[in-house]
Amino acid sequence: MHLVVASGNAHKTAEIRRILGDLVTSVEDLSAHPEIKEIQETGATFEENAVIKALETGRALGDGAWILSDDSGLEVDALGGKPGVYSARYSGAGASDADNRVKLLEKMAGIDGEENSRSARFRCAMVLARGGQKIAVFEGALEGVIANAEKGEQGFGYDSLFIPEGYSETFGQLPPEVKNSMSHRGRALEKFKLWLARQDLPNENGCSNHVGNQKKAEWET
Ligand code: ITT
Repeated sequence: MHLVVASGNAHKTAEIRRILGDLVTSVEDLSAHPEIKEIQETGATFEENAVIKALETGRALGDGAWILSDDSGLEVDALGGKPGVYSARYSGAGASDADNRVKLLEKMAGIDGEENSRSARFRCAMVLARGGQKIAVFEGALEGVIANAEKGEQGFGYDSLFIPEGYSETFGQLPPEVKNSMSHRGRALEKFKLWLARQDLPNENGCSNHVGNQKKAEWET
């Protein structure tokens, strides 16, 4: 399977490529398709936005393309679930990751880390589409807390502010393979891998690589 990731975020693509490894033939993203204009994310949920991105990209690329979209973000309990679907634009349209982290730290000032008060989670919804149809949805989430200050240089977005459950370092400090093994994106992709293993898709040589009968919705749980 040649996979087109319906994203302009090179960090997401790099994580997806690394997590899927040789389970797919190749992975490209929208940087290879400058003809596709910016997609408006008008959905109210991660899944709605992931559907919009997958189907618009599919329409532009035509029937044969396998599309995987990723809509993701951070929900902070003390902020009523914000920034949520607005994570990429938290401090305004065209905001940088650094701007968004500054705003988050400002909003969290005075929330002092009593039990659960800085609790948060990353969420990810991925949609697989082909031929104009949504084929499957894969979701993942990861609980954690918001650090008091930025720590570490790894990753992107809110990584240097997010301490995953069970750890004392942020994703900015932890090695990428540790993040990928537990992240919201990693968990959604584990479900995609399960789905993939149950398909009867032709491989690079045109031969079938059928593994077994698909169990209904096993990857959706
Ligand atoms: P595309 O829509 O082109 O895929 P985007 O960056 O705009 O790229 P989203 O609309 O899904 O993607 O916004 C996701 C934002 O949530 C992203 O910009 C980060 O700020 C944050 N985010 C998502 N996953 C993250 C991760 O693994 N680590 C840190 N921050 C993450």
